[in-house]
Formats: sequence, C-alpha cells, structure tokens
Amino acid sequence: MVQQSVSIIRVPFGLGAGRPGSENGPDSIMKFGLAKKLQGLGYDVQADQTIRLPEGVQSPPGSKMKHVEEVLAVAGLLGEAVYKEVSGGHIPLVLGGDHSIAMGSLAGLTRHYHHLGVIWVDAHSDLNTETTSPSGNMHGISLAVGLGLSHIKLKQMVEGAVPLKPENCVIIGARDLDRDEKALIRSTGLTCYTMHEIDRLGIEKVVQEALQIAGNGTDGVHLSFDIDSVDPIEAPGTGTPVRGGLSYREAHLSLELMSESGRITSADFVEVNPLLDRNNQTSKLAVELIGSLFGSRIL
Ligand code: B3U
Ligand code: MN
Ligand code: MN
Repeated sequence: MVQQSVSIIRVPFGLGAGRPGSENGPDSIMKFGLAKKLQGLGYDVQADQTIRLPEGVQSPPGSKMKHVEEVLAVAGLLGEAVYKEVSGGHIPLVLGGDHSIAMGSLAGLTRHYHHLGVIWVDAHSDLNTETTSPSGNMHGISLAVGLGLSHIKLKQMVEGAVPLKPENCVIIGARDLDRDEKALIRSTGLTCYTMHEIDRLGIEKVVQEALQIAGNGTDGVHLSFDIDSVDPIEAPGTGTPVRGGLSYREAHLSLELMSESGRITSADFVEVNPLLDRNNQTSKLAVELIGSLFGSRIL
C-alpha cells in the first residue's frame, strides 16, 4: 500500500445475489475487529461510512436481470464516495454486500485512475452480460460491466468513469465459468488463472504475474476479492460456494504478496454471508485476510 490512510465504506446491499444475507456482511466484518486491526497495523482509519439503497428505488417486475435499478442506485452512491476518498488521498476499502457493488467501486476509481488495473479473486469470473446471464443475478455481470461489455456502463454510475482494459485485468481462483464467459475470456485476452493454473504454477507465481499484468502501465491497481474464491471448508458463509478453492494458506499468501508489492491502491471484500456462516468463521477470515493485505505478518 502506498498511502497510510484507509477509508472503510460499508455497503449492506445483497440484492445482486440470488439469496439473502450478504447485506449483513459489512457489519459482521466490522464486529470482528477490522478497524482495530488496521489501526494496530499503523493505519489512520477514517470514520467509516455506509452506503444504503435510497428509499423508493425499485425495479419494475418482469425483466430478466433482477434488481437493476437498485444495483445502479447503490453503485452510483458508492462510486461517488469512492471517488471522493481516493481523490482525497485515502485508500478505499469497500465491504460488501454482494459482488454487484464492485461496479460502483470501479466507476469511482476509474474516474480518478484513468488506467486502472484490476485483480479479481473469485471462484467465478462475473463476466456474464444481460444477454448471457443464466441466473439474472447482477453479481454475475460486474466485471463485464467494468470492461464495457454490457449495455450498463460505468459512466451511468459516475460521470467521467472509463472502462477497464482487458490487458490489465486478471482473474484468480476461477472454477465455475459459464460457456459464454469462457468464450469472452478467450476473445478479450483478459488473463484468467483458474485453479488449474494455481495448482500447476503455484500461487506465488500466479500472484506475481497478476501484479505485473495489472500493474503494467497502470496508475492504480484495484483488488476485488470475492470470499467465495476461498475453499468452502474455510469460507462456508457465502452464497455460491464452489469446492476446490484457495486454501487458507494460499489466500493469505496471495494477500501478503499483494501487500509486499506496494501496488494495490484500493480493495473490495465481498460476498460474506453471515446467515450461511458457521460460528462466524467467514467473517473472521475476512478480517484476517484484510489484515494480510494491509501488512499483517506472522513474524
Ligand atoms: N455465473 C453464474 C453464477 C455466479 C456468478 N457469480 C456468482 N455466481 N456468485 C451467474 O449467475 O452469472
Ligand atoms: Mn464475484
Ligand atoms: Mn464468486
């Protein structure tokens, strides 16, 4: 991390997911000591803020994609908040909520960083569009929106936002991809390290390469960390768990390497669902993992 001041932004919004509960993620993560942890690591933690869905925003029934209006309203407010923090010299740390909120982060960030690199750590690629989505869930299209591949554009959320370039975007941890997402990965040239590459190359090499790709010619690197990237044995509290994920140690090492690189300029931690959790294991893991990103070390 290059700056020393962190702005925590809570986004208790879960309508982009197929099942309820991720809206309780931010409060649960905070409850398990995130602010104290960051302060203990030497960061100045700004009074945290909460982005809420404005009253009265409701999508008309009957459209394929669910809750589009709600997602856009939250993304707009989050985007403005992220832009304000990042342009004020603070590191935005966004706590979801489901992964649709990343659209807001990307909108605010790309208004500030015109050449933003992105590392998307996820069991999924979130590269569906309104045409290809099998579920109609908005959290499955957020990276496609970021890349300008959907009818929904970042600049609808924040004026001056620009699309990401696929050559600076990297997915890590994928193991559940839809047919059209696979085709899109091939045609756009975006880099995707699936669990297969992680097993073959090792997580250290994967993360080092990802940092190179996301950092190549960019003025900022955003980490969007979906907790379902981690194996459900360690992170059961999430809406769409997929077996065969990152181990506890791989997840920590990834974030430690990102921290060491000094390149990460903002982050989202999303899809923690306390309703599905066991003994708050997933919320506690999220706090630990964020600690690793911000410099916590064993020794
Ligand atoms: N690709 C599927 C499943 C999915 C995406 N993201 C999550 N699940 N969490 C979809 O619905 O687009
Ligand atoms: Mn995701
Ligand atoms: Mn996911």
